[in-house]
Amino acid sequence: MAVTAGRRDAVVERKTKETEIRVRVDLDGTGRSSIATGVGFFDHMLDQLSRHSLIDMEIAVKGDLHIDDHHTVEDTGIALGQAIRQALGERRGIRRYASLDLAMDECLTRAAVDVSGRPFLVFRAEFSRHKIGSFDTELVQEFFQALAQNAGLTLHVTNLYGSNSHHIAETCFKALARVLGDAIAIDPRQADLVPSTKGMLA
Ligand SMILES: [Mn+2]
Repeated sequence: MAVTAGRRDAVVERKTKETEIRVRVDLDGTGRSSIATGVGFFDHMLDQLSRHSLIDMEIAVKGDLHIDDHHTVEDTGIALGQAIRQALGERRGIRRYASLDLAMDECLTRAAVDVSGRPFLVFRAEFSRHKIGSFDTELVQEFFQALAQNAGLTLHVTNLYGSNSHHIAETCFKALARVLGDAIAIDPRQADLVPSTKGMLA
């Protein structure tokens, strides 16, 4: 069976005065990851993102954590998004759309994605606490914004209900993982086609 022309993987290296990042992704992986951002909770979330999307990820970050986690989280979203965009190439053969409701204990989060090339984020989740350990909960949205913008995803994430902030964050990442993994999967019936009546996805 013809699958795709070539491997869907990419490496991005990004260095600024605030962060130094190397990201490698393989879209046709098995969910293996090696993550070291220096931010424990964020590593835990990225590990979930890889595991449940089946995208292999190597992410190494040296960020200005003496200031706070903000630059590290946002810039990791930028670099990971750029790597996914690069690995997607023309977006040929992908299923393009996916959505699901993801449950975890008391918490339910809905995600829907269009791997369209057009960046747009709707993020509706309110956290009961400002911090999870030392991690600022507002950085969850910062990461999703950077990822959607740079990967070219129309992404909607809504926490429908839930009380525990760790669970709310984790369901956002796991729901993203599942919809992204499903939407970038190759549909063998259209493996040679770009899934748009325009004939291209930017
Ligand atoms: Mn957890």
